Amino acid sequence: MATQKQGEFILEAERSRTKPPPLYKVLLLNDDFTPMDFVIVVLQKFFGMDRERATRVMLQVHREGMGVCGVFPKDVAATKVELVVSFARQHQHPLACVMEEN
Ligand code: TYC
Repeated sequence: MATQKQGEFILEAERSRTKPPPLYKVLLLNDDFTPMDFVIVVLQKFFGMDRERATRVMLQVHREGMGVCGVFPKDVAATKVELVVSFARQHQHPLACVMEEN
């Protein structure tokens, strides 16, 4: 059986050997200055968490130094990092958000 991919026909056997694209974790890092309530808002606004879950993740970051906001395809993770960092800078907070291959 053959499948069309980017204008080329490839064998099914070859397709099954192709690795699925990697996923990326989006991480928040702790700092001493960003207010806890601001971090909770970020987790709700950009990661769809309810207030209870956002509070738990924020406290984990606060106590352990970092925490996972979610796992996404590369382009989605990169966009979330940009949006979070830009939102934090607009509010003059040093909040750090990074992505890492899962
Ligand atoms: N440590 C911050 C404080 O005490 C709160 C905080 C939590 C900051 C999580 C960043 O990613 C963070 N105000």
